[in-house]
Amino acid sequence: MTERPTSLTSLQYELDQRSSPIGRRAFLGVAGLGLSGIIFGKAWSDTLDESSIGKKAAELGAPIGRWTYFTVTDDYPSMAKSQYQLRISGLVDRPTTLTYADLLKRKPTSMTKDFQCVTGWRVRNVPWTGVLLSDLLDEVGVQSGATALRFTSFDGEYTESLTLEQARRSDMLVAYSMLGADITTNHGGPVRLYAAPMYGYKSIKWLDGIEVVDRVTPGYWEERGYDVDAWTGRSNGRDDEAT
Ligand SMILES: Nc1nc2c(c(=O)[nH]1)N[C@H]1C(S)=C(S)[C@@H](COP(=O)(O)O)O[C@H]1N2
Ligand SMILES: [Mo]
Repeated sequence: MTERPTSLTSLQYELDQRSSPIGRRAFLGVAGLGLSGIIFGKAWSDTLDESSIGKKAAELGAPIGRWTYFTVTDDYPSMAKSQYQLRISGLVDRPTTLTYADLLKRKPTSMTKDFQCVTGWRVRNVPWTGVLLSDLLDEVGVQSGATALRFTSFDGEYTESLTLEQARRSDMLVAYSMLGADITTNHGGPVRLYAAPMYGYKSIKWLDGIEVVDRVTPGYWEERGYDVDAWTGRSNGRDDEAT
Protein backbone atom coordinates (compact mmCIF):
# COMPACT_ATOMS: atom_id res chain seq x y z
CA MET A 1 0.00 0.00 0.00
CA THR A 2 1.17 3.51 -0.68
CA GLU A 3 -1.12 5.23 1.83
CA ARG A 4 0.94 6.74 4.54
CA PRO A 5 1.08 10.02 6.34
CA THR A 6 4.73 10.58 5.49
CA SER A 7 5.43 13.45 7.80
CA LEU A 8 3.82 11.96 10.85
CA THR A 9 6.20 12.69 13.69
CA SER A 10 7.27 9.87 15.95
CA LEU A 11 5.38 11.62 18.71
CA GLN A 12 2.20 11.74 16.74
CA TYR A 13 2.75 8.16 15.74
CA GLU A 14 3.17 7.06 19.32
CA LEU A 15 0.14 9.02 20.43
CA ASP A 16 -1.94 7.68 17.62
CA GLN A 17 -1.03 4.19 18.65
CA ARG A 18 -3.11 4.94 21.72
CA SER A 19 -5.59 7.47 20.55
CA SER A 20 -7.37 6.47 17.45
CA PRO A 21 -10.94 7.34 17.29
CA ILE A 22 -13.36 4.66 16.97
CA GLY A 23 -14.75 1.29 17.39
CA ARG A 24 -14.74 -1.99 15.76
CA ARG A 25 -16.52 -1.05 12.58
CA ALA A 26 -13.91 1.47 11.58
CA PHE A 27 -11.14 -0.69 12.89
CA LEU A 28 -12.25 -3.44 10.56
CA GLY A 29 -12.59 -0.82 7.86
CA VAL A 30 -8.97 0.18 8.06
CA ALA A 31 -7.40 -3.14 8.89
CA GLY A 32 -4.85 -4.24 6.36
CA LEU A 33 -4.12 -0.80 5.02
CA GLY A 34 -0.50 -0.61 6.01
CA LEU A 35 0.85 2.25 8.05
CA SER A 36 -2.20 4.44 7.70
CA GLY A 37 -4.29 1.53 8.86
CA ILE A 38 -2.17 1.22 11.94
CA ILE A 39 -2.32 4.88 12.68
CA PHE A 40 -5.99 5.30 12.17
CA GLY A 41 -7.06 1.89 13.27
CA LYS A 42 -6.16 1.35 16.91
CA ALA A 43 -8.93 1.29 19.41
CA TRP A 44 -9.60 4.46 21.32
CA SER A 45 -8.30 4.39 24.85
CA ASP A 46 -10.67 5.99 27.36
CA THR A 47 -7.80 7.06 29.52
CA LEU A 48 -6.21 9.23 26.89
CA ASP A 49 -8.01 12.53 26.59
CA GLU A 50 -6.62 15.69 25.10
CA SER A 51 -4.84 16.79 28.28
CA SER A 52 -3.13 13.46 28.74
CA ILE A 53 -1.98 13.72 25.15
CA GLY A 54 -0.45 17.04 26.18
CA LYS A 55 1.15 15.45 29.22
CA LYS A 56 2.51 12.62 27.16
CA ALA A 57 3.89 15.12 24.70
CA ALA A 58 5.63 17.00 27.48
CA GLU A 59 7.11 13.76 28.81
CA LEU A 60 8.53 13.02 25.41
CA GLY A 61 9.89 16.53 25.20
CA ALA A 62 8.00 17.16 22.00
CA PRO A 63 5.89 20.15 21.08
CA ILE A 64 2.15 19.60 21.19
CA GLY A 65 -0.30 21.74 19.33
CA ARG A 66 2.13 21.43 16.49
CA TRP A 67 0.23 20.75 13.39
CA THR A 68 0.63 17.33 11.83
CA TYR A 69 0.57 17.21 8.06
CA PHE A 70 -1.18 14.35 6.40
CA THR A 71 -1.06 12.87 2.97
CA VAL A 72 -2.30 9.52 1.70
CA THR A 73 0.08 9.50 -1.24
CA ASP A 74 3.84 9.45 -1.27
CA ASP A 75 4.19 13.20 -1.31
CA TYR A 76 2.78 16.65 -0.87
CA PRO A 77 1.95 17.75 -4.39
CA SER A 78 3.08 21.24 -5.13
CA MET A 79 1.31 23.53 -7.57
CA ALA A 80 2.09 27.13 -8.45
CA LYS A 81 -0.77 29.55 -7.90
CA SER A 82 -0.45 30.55 -11.54
CA GLN A 83 -1.24 26.96 -12.56
CA TYR A 84 -4.06 26.38 -10.12
CA GLN A 85 -7.58 25.64 -11.33
CA LEU A 86 -10.75 24.69 -9.50
CA ARG A 87 -13.32 22.99 -11.66
CA ILE A 88 -16.96 23.15 -10.59
CA SER A 89 -19.08 20.74 -12.58
CA GLY A 90 -22.01 18.34 -12.49
CA LEU A 91 -25.57 19.38 -11.81
CA VAL A 92 -25.00 23.11 -12.23
CA ASP A 93 -26.34 25.69 -14.66
CA ARG A 94 -22.93 27.20 -15.37
CA PRO A 95 -20.01 24.76 -15.12
CA THR A 96 -17.04 26.91 -14.21
CA THR A 97 -13.28 26.69 -13.90
CA LEU A 98 -11.79 29.23 -11.51
CA THR A 99 -8.15 30.23 -11.33
CA TYR A 100 -6.47 31.25 -8.10
CA ALA A 101 -6.82 34.89 -9.18
CA ASP A 102 -10.52 34.33 -9.84
CA LEU A 103 -10.96 33.06 -6.28
CA LEU A 104 -9.17 36.10 -4.85
CA LYS A 105 -11.55 38.36 -6.79
CA ARG A 106 -14.57 36.86 -5.10
CA LYS A 107 -16.00 38.05 -1.81
CA PRO A 108 -13.65 36.86 0.95
CA THR A 109 -14.95 35.27 4.12
CA SER A 110 -12.82 34.84 7.23
CA MET A 111 -13.33 32.83 10.39
CA THR A 112 -11.19 31.79 13.34
CA LYS A 113 -11.91 28.29 14.55
CA ASP A 114 -10.25 25.16 15.87
CA PHE A 115 -9.01 22.36 13.66
CA GLN A 116 -9.62 18.90 15.09
CA CYS A 117 -8.34 15.65 13.66
CA VAL A 118 -10.33 12.54 14.42
CA THR A 119 -7.13 10.90 15.74
CA GLY A 120 -7.12 13.35 18.63
CA TRP A 121 -4.96 16.38 17.95
CA ARG A 122 -6.50 19.81 17.87
CA VAL A 123 -5.14 23.19 16.89
CA ARG A 124 -6.96 26.08 18.50
CA ASN A 125 -8.00 29.42 17.04
CA VAL A 126 -6.85 29.00 13.50
CA PRO A 127 -7.62 31.97 11.25
CA TRP A 128 -8.95 31.00 7.83
CA THR A 129 -9.88 33.04 4.76
CA GLY A 130 -11.38 31.99 1.47
CA VAL A 131 -14.62 31.93 -0.47
CA LEU A 132 -17.73 30.46 1.09
CA LEU A 133 -18.72 27.26 -0.61
CA SER A 134 -22.30 28.50 -0.65
CA ASP A 135 -21.25 31.66 -2.54
CA LEU A 136 -19.63 29.49 -5.21
CA LEU A 137 -22.71 27.29 -5.40
CA ASP A 138 -24.92 30.32 -5.88
CA GLU A 139 -22.63 31.54 -8.61
CA VAL A 140 -22.74 28.34 -10.66
CA GLY A 141 -26.43 27.67 -10.01
CA VAL A 142 -27.30 24.33 -8.46
CA GLN A 143 -29.86 22.36 -10.45
CA SER A 144 -32.83 20.55 -8.99
CA GLY A 145 -32.07 16.94 -8.24
CA ALA A 146 -28.68 17.81 -6.73
CA THR A 147 -28.22 16.64 -3.16
CA ALA A 148 -24.50 16.38 -2.56
CA LEU A 149 -21.02 17.48 -3.52
CA ARG A 150 -18.04 15.37 -4.43
CA PHE A 151 -14.59 16.89 -3.94
CA THR A 152 -11.37 15.81 -5.60
CA SER A 153 -7.74 16.59 -4.93
CA PHE A 154 -4.85 17.06 -7.34
CA ASP A 155 -2.96 14.50 -5.28
CA GLY A 156 -4.95 12.09 -7.45
CA GLU A 157 -6.19 9.96 -4.53
CA TYR A 158 -8.12 11.79 -1.88
CA THR A 159 -11.80 12.52 -2.19
CA GLU A 160 -14.47 13.94 0.09
CA SER A 161 -18.19 14.53 0.19
CA LEU A 162 -20.76 16.82 1.74
CA THR A 163 -24.49 16.93 1.47
CA LEU A 164 -25.77 20.05 -0.25
CA GLU A 165 -27.33 21.15 3.02
CA GLN A 166 -24.02 20.83 4.85
CA ALA A 167 -22.21 22.59 2.02
CA ARG A 168 -24.53 25.59 2.25
CA ARG A 169 -23.62 26.28 5.87
CA SER A 170 -21.87 29.55 6.62
CA ASP A 171 -18.80 27.74 8.01
CA MET A 172 -17.79 25.74 4.94
CA LEU A 173 -14.94 27.49 3.20
CA VAL A 174 -12.92 27.06 0.03
CA ALA A 175 -9.81 28.38 1.74
CA TYR A 176 -6.69 30.02 0.31
CA SER A 177 -5.31 31.42 3.55
CA MET A 178 -4.77 29.92 6.99
CA LEU A 179 -2.76 31.04 10.00
CA GLY A 180 -2.58 34.50 8.44
CA ALA A 181 -0.68 33.41 5.34
CA ASP A 182 -1.17 31.65 2.04
CA ILE A 183 -1.87 27.97 2.54
CA THR A 184 1.42 26.11 2.24
CA THR A 185 1.96 23.07 0.06
CA ASN A 186 2.02 20.72 3.06
CA HIS A 187 -1.26 22.11 4.33
CA GLY A 188 -2.92 21.58 0.96
CA GLY A 189 -2.27 24.85 -0.84
CA PRO A 190 -2.83 26.77 -2.85
CA VAL A 191 -6.47 25.92 -2.09
CA ARG A 192 -8.10 23.45 0.28
CA LEU A 193 -11.46 23.02 1.92
CA TYR A 194 -12.02 24.02 5.53
CA ALA A 195 -15.11 22.20 6.78
CA ALA A 196 -15.24 23.94 10.16
CA PRO A 197 -17.84 21.88 12.05
CA MET A 198 -16.38 18.55 11.03
CA TYR A 199 -13.29 16.46 11.70
CA GLY A 200 -10.20 17.32 9.73
CA TYR A 201 -10.59 14.55 7.19
CA LYS A 202 -13.45 16.52 5.59
CA SER A 203 -11.08 19.40 4.89
CA ILE A 204 -9.68 18.03 1.65
CA LYS A 205 -6.28 19.42 0.68
CA TRP A 206 -5.04 20.37 -2.81
CA LEU A 207 -8.66 20.84 -3.86
CA ASP A 208 -9.14 20.81 -7.63
CA GLY A 209 -12.69 19.75 -8.24
CA ILE A 210 -16.20 20.17 -6.90
CA GLU A 211 -18.84 18.10 -8.60
CA VAL A 212 -22.48 18.64 -7.79
CA VAL A 213 -24.16 15.25 -7.75
CA ASP A 214 -27.42 13.51 -6.92
CA ARG A 215 -26.12 11.35 -4.08
CA VAL A 216 -23.37 11.26 -1.49
CA THR A 217 -20.30 9.28 -2.51
CA PRO A 218 -18.29 8.43 0.62
CA GLY A 219 -14.81 9.95 0.57
CA TYR A 220 -11.38 8.41 1.04
CA TRP A 221 -11.49 7.82 4.80
CA GLU A 222 -15.20 7.18 4.78
CA GLU A 223 -14.66 4.22 2.48
CA ARG A 224 -12.26 3.05 5.18
CA GLY A 225 -14.74 3.21 8.03
CA TYR A 226 -15.02 6.82 9.16
CA ASP A 227 -18.41 8.48 9.48
CA VAL A 228 -19.74 10.20 6.38
CA ASP A 229 -21.28 12.94 8.54
CA ALA A 230 -18.14 13.98 10.39
CA TRP A 231 -19.50 16.46 12.99
CA THR A 232 -16.94 17.14 15.68
CA GLY A 233 -18.04 15.83 19.04
CA ARG A 234 -20.90 13.76 17.70
CA SER A 235 -19.51 11.33 15.17
CA ASN A 236 -16.90 8.61 15.06
CA GLY A 237 -17.68 7.75 18.67
CA ARG A 238 -15.90 10.86 19.94
CA ASP A 239 -17.03 13.56 22.32
CA ASP A 240 -14.70 16.47 21.57
CA GLU A 241 -16.00 19.98 22.03
CA ALA A 242 -17.53 21.33 18.82
CA THR A 243 -15.27 23.23 16.44
N1 LIG B 1 -5.70 15.48 -0.05
C1 LIG B 1 -5.71 15.20 1.27
N2 LIG B 1 -6.51 15.92 2.07
C2 LIG B 1 -6.56 15.65 3.40
C3 LIG B 1 -5.80 14.60 3.96
C4 LIG B 1 -4.96 13.86 3.09
O1 LIG B 1 -4.25 12.93 3.51
N3 LIG B 1 -4.94 14.18 1.75
N4 LIG B 1 -5.89 14.30 5.30
C5 LIG B 1 -7.08 14.80 6.01
C6 LIG B 1 -6.96 14.72 7.45
S1 LIG B 1 -7.27 13.21 8.18
C7 LIG B 1 -6.70 15.81 8.20
S2 LIG B 1 -6.73 15.77 9.89
C8 LIG B 1 -6.35 17.09 7.56
C9 LIG B 1 -4.97 17.48 7.98
O2 LIG B 1 -4.64 18.74 7.47
P1 LIG B 1 -3.13 19.17 7.52
O3 LIG B 1 -2.34 18.15 6.79
O4 LIG B 1 -3.08 20.56 6.97
O5 LIG B 1 -2.77 19.15 8.98
O6 LIG B 1 -6.37 17.06 6.16
C10 LIG B 1 -7.38 16.25 5.61
N5 LIG B 1 -7.36 16.41 4.17
MO1 LIG C 1 -7.33 13.68 10.40
